[in-house]
Formats: sequence, C-alpha cells, structure tokens
Amino acid sequence: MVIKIKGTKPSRRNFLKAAAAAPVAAMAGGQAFAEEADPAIIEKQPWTQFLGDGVDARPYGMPSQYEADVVRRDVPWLTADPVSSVNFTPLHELDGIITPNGLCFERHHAGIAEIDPGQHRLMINGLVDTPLVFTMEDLMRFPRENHVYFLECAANSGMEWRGAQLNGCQFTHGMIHNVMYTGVPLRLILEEAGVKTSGKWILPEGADASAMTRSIPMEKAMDDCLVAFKMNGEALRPEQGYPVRLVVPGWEGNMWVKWLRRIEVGDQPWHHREETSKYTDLLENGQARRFTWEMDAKSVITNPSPQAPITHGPGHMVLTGVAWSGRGTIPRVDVTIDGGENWVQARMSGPSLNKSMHRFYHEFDWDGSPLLLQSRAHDSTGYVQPTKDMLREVRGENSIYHNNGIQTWYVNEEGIAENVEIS
Ligand SMILES: Nc1nc2c(c(=O)[nH]1)N[C@H]1C(S)=C(S)[C@@H](COP(=O)(O)O)O[C@H]1N2
Ligand SMILES: [Mo]
Repeated sequence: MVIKIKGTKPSRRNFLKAAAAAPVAAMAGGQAFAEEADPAIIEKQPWTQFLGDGVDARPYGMPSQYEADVVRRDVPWLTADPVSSVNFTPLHELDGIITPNGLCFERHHAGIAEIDPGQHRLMINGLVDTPLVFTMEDLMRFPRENHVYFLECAANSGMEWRGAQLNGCQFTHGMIHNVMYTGVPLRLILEEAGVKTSGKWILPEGADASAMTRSIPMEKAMDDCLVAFKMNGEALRPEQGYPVRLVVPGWEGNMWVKWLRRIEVGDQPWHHREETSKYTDLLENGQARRFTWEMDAKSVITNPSPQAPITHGPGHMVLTGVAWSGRGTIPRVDVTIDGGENWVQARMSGPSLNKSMHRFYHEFDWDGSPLLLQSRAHDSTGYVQPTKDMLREVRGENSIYHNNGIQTWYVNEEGIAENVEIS
C-alpha cells in the first residue's frame, strides 16, 4: 500500500522506518519504587491539614479547579460574530457516552434567548381541528418519556471537506452532544390539536431573535420526536433552548428547534432559509442535495488526538473514541494504528442505545514508533463509515454538511498528534 499523507506534514520517512521496527514488550501502568522518595507520598499535602468547604459552600456543584481547561471552545475565524456562531464540545476530555450539560456545544443564529418560563407559550396552528396554546405547566401534564440521543450539527467536520484543517477532535468533531432528554412525545401534542388528513408537514419555530424554522415530515413528527424540557435530569440550559426544545432523533441538529414557541401544520414543506440556501449540499454537476435529514454513521478517536497527545512514552496505552448513527445503534467499530493496513475490532463499553453515542476502546502496546490512527463505524443497518475520498467521489468538494468520512490522526515518536489525511 502506498501511503500519501495530506494536510499537515508529518515525517513520512519516520513512519516508514517505524513500520519495520519490532514491537517491544508490554509495560505495566504503575512504576517500581524510585531511589528518591516521592514528595507526593512523603510530604503532607495542604488538603490533609486543613478542613475543607462545608456543605453550604457549593449549592450548585462545579468541577475541580484543576479541570479549568475542560471547556467549550470556538474558532474565531469561522464566523463574523459570536451571536451567530458555534462553539465545540471538548470530546477529548470526556469519557463514557453522556455529555455534561455545561460542555454541550452551542450553535445559535441570534444569541441565547433568556426566556421566563412563566411567559413562554407553545402554539399549535395550521391544518389542525383545534388550534391550541400550551403553557409550560400544560406541557408537564402530558405523559413524558426519557431517551438518550445525540444531536449533531450537519456542519460537523464541514471544515474538513477539502482536506485536513483543524487540529483537534474538539474542532473537527465537536458539534455533537449526547444527553438524556425528558419530554412529551410530539405525537401526543399533535393528537391533542387533531391533525387534519391534509396535514403532511410541520414547521417548528423558535422564540429567539432568529425565529428559526424547519419543515419536518409528519411521519417523523408522529414517530419519535419529543418536546423536551429536561436534559440529563435538570432543566434545559438556556444555551440548549430553555424552557423547551424540539428533539428530532438521528436527524441533523438544525431541525432541533430551540426555545420552541410554535408548530404549524401544513400540506407541504415551506422551503425556508435553513432548508434552501443552508443545510443543502451543492454537487459537482451544479445540482444540490436537499432534505438530507438523517445523520450517517460516524466515529472519531478522541484519545490520542491533537489536543490529547500521548504523554507517557512507549508501553501499554489506551485508545478511545466515540461512534454514532442516525439510523440505529453501533454494533461494531474497527480501529487501525497503521493507516489501514491492519484493522482490529475495538471493544465497545457502555449502553448501546438507538440514535445515541457509543464508546469504544482499544488497548495496545505502543512501541514508540509513529502511528496513523483511524476508526470506522458499522451501524445496525449494515452501513459502514466511508473514507473521505469515497465521499468526495460521490459528492464533490463543494459541500459543507454531512461529512462523515474516516478521520486520521498522525502520532509521532514524541506522542504529538496531528490532523492528516492518507490516500
Ligand atoms: N431557535 C433556534 N433553534 C436552533 C438554532 C437556532 O439558532 N435557533 N440552531 C440550530 C442548529 S444549526 C443546531 S446544530 C442546534 C444546536 O443545538 P445546541 O445549541 O443545543 O447544540 O440547534 C438548532 N436549533
Ligand atoms: Mo447546525
């Protein structure tokens, strides 16, 4: 196989040399006692000598001061103004499958609406028997359900369409979060208003200054959509649409209207801004793909990655990452450490839920030579995550949205990782 590395330029010479090197013996994670005594063991630390904060000091708990780097980050050059922009989930700092509320990426078109729930209403109008208005209290009196779903912006990895660009999985893959929602099935609310037989589409609308709207077919609205008011057990954060947002499982994040104030029922799609000039994919032949709602299976190795280098030298190491599909579950993820010459099945750990993030691990002995890391997700429909070149063959290079191609990280002898492409 000829390996061509595109994007940033790691040393190809070293990689080839490394491929010939013999693997060294496994090394345990712990260390034998050193000659010199370890101050972390023999010295008294301040936290053993003084009383800590009492139970009245932290009415709402926050992470340790030593976790201060675990934050959402933005890419300033991406957008003209932070009120119509995006920040990214620090995937390389997380484990398991649930995204903590304060770290869920934010995407908004007109800033965060700060809504007084007492003044918020949800209206159902259009092709219904009885137009209705609900207060938040009214919504709480419908039967509610709990489901874990990922939300991925269709533009996730959009900056990588023409080649490796952003150095870190937070930036290449961080427009995703995965939380447990509590909400009312949209079906129950629509049935309460009584959808006329001519009602084939819905148009959810946000109460923020962008009044965002998207057309959603009635089959999806009646299937698994939720009108959600809780995430991970507590109220939605203002960033995520407090007091109520639409949840559209498996479908692109743009349709998950936040600060939901109105649902119109109609007989055809509305062709608004977010489904015409945005969230469509211009192909090579000048035609655009439209209504590409489902998010295809995708995965990424989160550790090691450019923001999370290997810091421990050769020996036993843990590789981990996440995978998801808008069409079901992820029964299998393959991992390669040599740019695709050899693939092994990763170990899945954690709940395997429909349209939710999955966690995988691969433990191996690193011989200290450079690595070309990739992961490849298989979903429950049998679909296999494609390479970026396979995507470009079909869709050209004009697209921003729906880039679910295989990601490559090059790791050098020092453990430093970079975003590259190989072909
Ligand atoms: N009302 C409203 N809803 C919205 C948006 C918005 O700007 N206004 N942005 C959409 C887009 S493009 C995405 S990707 C998701 C992001 O959800 P999050 O901020 O919870 O990550 O919300 C969607 N819903
Ligand atoms: Mo989005």
